[in-house]
Amino acid sequence: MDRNLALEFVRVTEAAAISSSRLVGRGDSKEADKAATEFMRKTLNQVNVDGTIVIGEGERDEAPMLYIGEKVGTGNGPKIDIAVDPLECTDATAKGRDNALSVLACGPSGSLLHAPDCYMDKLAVGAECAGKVNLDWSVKENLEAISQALEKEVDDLTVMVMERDRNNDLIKEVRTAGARIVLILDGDVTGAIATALPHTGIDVLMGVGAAPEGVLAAAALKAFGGEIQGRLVFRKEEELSRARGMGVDVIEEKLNNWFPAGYSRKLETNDLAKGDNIMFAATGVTNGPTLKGVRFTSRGAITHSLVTRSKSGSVREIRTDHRFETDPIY
Ligand code: VTB
Repeated sequence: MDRNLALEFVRVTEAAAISSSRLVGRGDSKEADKAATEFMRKTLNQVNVDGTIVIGEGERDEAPMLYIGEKVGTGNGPKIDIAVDPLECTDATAKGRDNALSVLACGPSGSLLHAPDCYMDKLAVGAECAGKVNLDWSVKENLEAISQALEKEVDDLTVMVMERDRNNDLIKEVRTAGARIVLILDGDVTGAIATALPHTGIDVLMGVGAAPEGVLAAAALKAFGGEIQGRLVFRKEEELSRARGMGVDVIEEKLNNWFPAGYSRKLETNDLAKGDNIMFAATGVTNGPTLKGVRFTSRGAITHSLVTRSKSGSVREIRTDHRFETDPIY
C-alpha cells in the first residue's frame, strides 16, 4: 500500500467530520450519521484503491451506504480492507457532547478482524505499558503492572471507563484498587487512543464497549506501539454464532448477567489488526482528549486529525484550514 494513501484517507475523515459537525447539538443523531456517511462514501470513492468495507454501517440490508461487503474506491489500486465509523458517537454529536470522531482504518485484505456487532471487554494502554498487561488478570493486578511500568503509584493512575451499568463491577474494582477514574458517556475509540498520548493524562482504558470500535482502536494503537486486548462478550446465542462464523474461538459459558451467552478467547492487538501495514485516520467532530472538534470560520472550517501508519510508526497530527469556496467537495 502506497504510504500516500494515509493522507488520502485523512481527506475522507475530514469531509465526513465537517458534514456531520454541522449537525452538532441538533438533537438528531441519525441525520448527523447520514451526513457523515454520505460524505465519507463520496470522498472514499475518489481514492485509487480496490477497497472492501469490512466494518461499516451495518449489513447490506440494513445500511444503504458503507455496508459490510460494499466495494469502495475507484477500483484502480491496491486491494484493501477498510473499517469505517463515519461518525463514532452519533449521540454525542446530537447533544454537542465530547469525543465524536470520524474514523477510518485500512490494511491489506484479511488484515482487519470482521468484528460482529456485539460488545467487547477492552484493555488499552500506551507504548510504555504494552506487553505488561493482561486482560486475564484482575483489575488490581493490571493497575499494579501499569503503575510499575509508568513509575507512579496506583493512586495516581487515571483509568477511562464508559459509564454503563455493565461496567459497574469494574468501576468498583478500580475504586477499591485506589486509582482515579474518568467516566465517559461515549467514545472509547478516543479513549483508547488517549492512552497512547501522555498529554491526555489517561493511563489506561478499561471496560466493555462495542467490538467494531475495538478494531478501529487497535489499528490506531499499532503505530503508537500501544496495545489493546479484547474479548468479545455475547448477550445472545445469535451473537455468539455470528462470531464463530467469522472464525473467532468462542466459549459457550455464561460470563455474567450481562453476557449470559458466552465470550470469546482473548484477542490481542494483532488479532484485531494484523500485520505491519495498517493505516488509520481520524478527524475530530466534537472536542475530545486527543482531537479538537470542527470549528467553522468565515471562509470554511478548521479540522484537527490524526493519521498513523504502523509500518513506519508515523503519527501525524494535521490541522487543516478548509476554504469552502475553492474546495469542490464542499
Ligand atoms: C460503544 C462504544 C462507542 O457507543 O459502542 C457505545 O464503544 C455503545 O454502547 O464508542 P451502548 O450500547 O451501551 O450505548 C459508543 O460510545 C459510541 O459509538
